[in-house]
Amino acid sequence: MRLYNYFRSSASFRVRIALALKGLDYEYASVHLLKGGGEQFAAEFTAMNPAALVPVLDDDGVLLTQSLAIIEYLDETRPQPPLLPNDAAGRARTRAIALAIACEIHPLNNLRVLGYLSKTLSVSEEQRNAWYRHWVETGLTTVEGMLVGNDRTGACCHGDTPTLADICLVPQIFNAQRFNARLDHVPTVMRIHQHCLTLPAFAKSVPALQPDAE
Ligand SMILES: N[C@@H](CCC(=O)N[C@@H](CS)C(=O)NCC(=O)O)C(=O)O
Repeated sequence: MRLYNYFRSSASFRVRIALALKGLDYEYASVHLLKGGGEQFAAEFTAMNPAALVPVLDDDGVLLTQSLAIIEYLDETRPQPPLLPNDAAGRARTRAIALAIACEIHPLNNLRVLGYLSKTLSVSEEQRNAWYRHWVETGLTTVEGMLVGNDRTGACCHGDTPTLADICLVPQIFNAQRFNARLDHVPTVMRIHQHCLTLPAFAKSVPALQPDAE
């Protein structure tokens, strides 16, 4: 397996965690999102993913895009340990938390969105960072509300073992910390984040430990 990814990319980080939880080895193929205007725009890369976004997973010739689709594919093809609960209601809750991050927060703070604000709309750095923090802080307030006081929340977002929800939560917090977003208003989110980082699959997947880390 080969994972086309970038150390700082949250969506890539999600797939690295899933691969590590499954105990799967893979070749790390770095796609630098800034160098030379962005290697994601190279023809060889857009032939694999017309969206020009990392990650892409090549599983023996099967090319996969979209981190959540990749993770569900891994869960279906290598079922142990499962990354989704075994009951329909649990799966729906886990996916809802994951999507609250992957659909409602992450797209608004993606590199190309921030770049459009700065370069095309001439928004100042201060305004761009205010945009970033607003959507992350608001989105994480929602996630906190989904977790706190719910009896299915455990050491992890759903129970005591990591699921798709934790796989989305941890990279989003790294991203938020990089932009100095407020996090003191989401104590349950932060408790789960800290717990996950004690688990080897999460700890080894962090940006700073990747081969292309700067
Ligand atoms: N929904 C996609 C998002 C992928 C995505 O946004 N990737 C970012 C890095 S986290 C990227 O490649 N950005 C490049 C750019 O904005 O030009 C997924 O989950 O895979």
